[in-house]
Order: sequence, then C-alpha cells, then structure tokens
Amino acid sequence: MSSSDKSQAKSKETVFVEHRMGANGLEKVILRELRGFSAEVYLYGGQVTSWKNELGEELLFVSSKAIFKPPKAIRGGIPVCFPQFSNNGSLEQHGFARKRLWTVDPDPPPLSTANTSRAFIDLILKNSEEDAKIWPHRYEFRLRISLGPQGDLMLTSRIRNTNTDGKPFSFTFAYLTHLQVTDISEVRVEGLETIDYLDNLQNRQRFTEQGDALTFESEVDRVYLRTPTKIAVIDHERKRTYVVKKDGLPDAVVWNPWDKKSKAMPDLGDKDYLRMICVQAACVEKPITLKPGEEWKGRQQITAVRSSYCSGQLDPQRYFSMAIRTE
Ligand code: TA6
Repeated sequence: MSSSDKSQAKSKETVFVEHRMGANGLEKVILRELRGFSAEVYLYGGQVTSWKNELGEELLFVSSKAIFKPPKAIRGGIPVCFPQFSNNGSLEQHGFARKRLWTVDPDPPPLSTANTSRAFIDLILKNSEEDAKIWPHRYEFRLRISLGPQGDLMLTSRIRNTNTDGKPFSFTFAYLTHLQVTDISEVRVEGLETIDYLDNLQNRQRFTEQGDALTFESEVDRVYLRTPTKIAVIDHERKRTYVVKKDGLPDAVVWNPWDKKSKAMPDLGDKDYLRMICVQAACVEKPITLKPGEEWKGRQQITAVRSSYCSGQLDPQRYFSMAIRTE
C-alpha cells in the first residue's frame, strides 16, 4: 500500500472529534489527529484536561486529587480564567468561566486564521442571569480548541461585548496551563530573561528577572509583563521542550506551588508539584476593555519538541532559537 493510500486509510479510520461521557457524568470531547496526538476537553469549564503525543504520553498535568464535580474547578489541564485573573478584583479568584457549563457552538463565525485541522471543537459561553448579579454584562465567549498538523495544541478565545446598554466592559484573562514535567528541579524556562515581573509572593512588588534561564528550587508565583511571544519550557530529564506561543496575550504567569502549598491544597497531591509547571499566556497588567460590538482574540499554541539539551552540551538559548526555527 502506498504512503498516500496508508494516510487515506488512516484518515478514514481516525475519528477526529468524539463526544463521550467523562468523570461523574460530565460530558467531554476527544480530539484525535492523524499522527496520533489527542486531546480531551470537558464542557464543564471548557477545560482541556489531556493532551497526548503520538506515543500516548500525557503532556499536561492534572492533579492526582482533581475534583471533577461542579462547583469545584478541575485542578490541572488548562482552566480558562475570565473575566478576572487572580483574586485581585471583585470576583472569585480567576473568575467564573472555568466553573460554568459550556456548550458546543453550532455555528461559529469563521476564524481569520486558516484552519487546516479536522481535530477541533468550538465551544461557547454566554452571559447568564445568575452571573449578571456579579458581573452585569452581556458577552459571547467563543473558544476553539484544536490539534494542529504537528500535534500542537491551539486555544483561540474570542470575547465579544454584546451589551445593549452601550456600556463597555473590562476583563483580565489567562490560560492557566499546567504542563507535565518529569522533575521540576530539572526544568528551565527560556524567554523571560531580563523581563519585569510582579511577584505574588511579595505583595505583587515589581522586580526584573535575571539574565539567565528561570530554574526552580522553591515556590514561584510571578506575573511577567509584556513578554516575548514565545517561551520555551525545557524538561531536561525527559529531553522534551514545550514551546508556548501566544498572541493577544502580552503577559505570562509562572507558578509552581512547591511542597508547603501543595500539602495545603486538598485537590493537589503532596508531591504533585514535582511533576508540574504552570506557564500561562495571560493579560493581567493592563485589562482589556471592549465597547459594545467589539471583539478581542487571544491565542495560545503549545508544541512539544524533542530536545537534546544536556547541561554543557547545548546552549539553551541556541537550542531555543533552533526549536523555534523547526516550527
Ligand atoms: O497562576 C497562579 C495562581 O494565581 C496562584 O496564585 C495559585 O493560586 C494558582 O493560580 C491556582 O489558583 P486556583 O484558584 O486554581 O487554586
């Protein structure tokens, strides 16, 4: 059988989008692409809870004690923080979108970026009477989750102000992305060197990152401001690099709870912090303001590439630029 026949046969047998019952009767959608990458999205929270490579290796972290039951947010994967990131506002921490039941968007307006993938799902969340009591605005939040041809995981959010009272609204936003790593003490983050950040562990005081890659020896909870559009997370142990590319999201939040906070969080295993790093494409410092009829778009694309980086063998900066070139 020729290779094109094989790929046609594979394409015939691949179910690109499958609706399934997940934990506790919550509905989920499984996305599969031809090369064998897959992803899982719960309609509860519009939350990606799994992203696996062609070998079936899990690339996202979900807590061993995650609670898949409303009204608790699922600990791990990629919670969507809207209309407020952090507890620095009038709403609950990270807003309510991750605790709402999203629906499949039957007829989404076309996205400007050409979509070649068949493994995608369009979800939508709209204002509700209940939420209007705490956030008195009308909006349409469209979220497309897709697997690209290289297995990359793409999330595109489009938020439109549909207020009929002429009022604008403002919001902050983050994809609270939990990446799975082998050993946090062997992880480096490239791309944030010399960038200013707000340190949530020091009353959001402003500091400037050092000139070298970010490494982890204790709890980190920082909002990096106006970062480059590409950030690399190198899992040295696994020889894997995640490249996070973002658009419309100027900031990036880096979080690891470390041991003490892990023990204090009931839905996080005591040792889970060793296997996770949160690198979140976000808009925190300067809220986004939309007038009625205006729409904002924020995209995040994560690619997992093999990295042969071993200390002393390869300059991470050079590797990082090489990793981007192979994109
Ligand atoms: O992303 C950083 C952060 O704001 C941390 O401060 C920590 O609270 C984390 O989010 C998780 O927040 P959650 O509300 O999901 O427990």
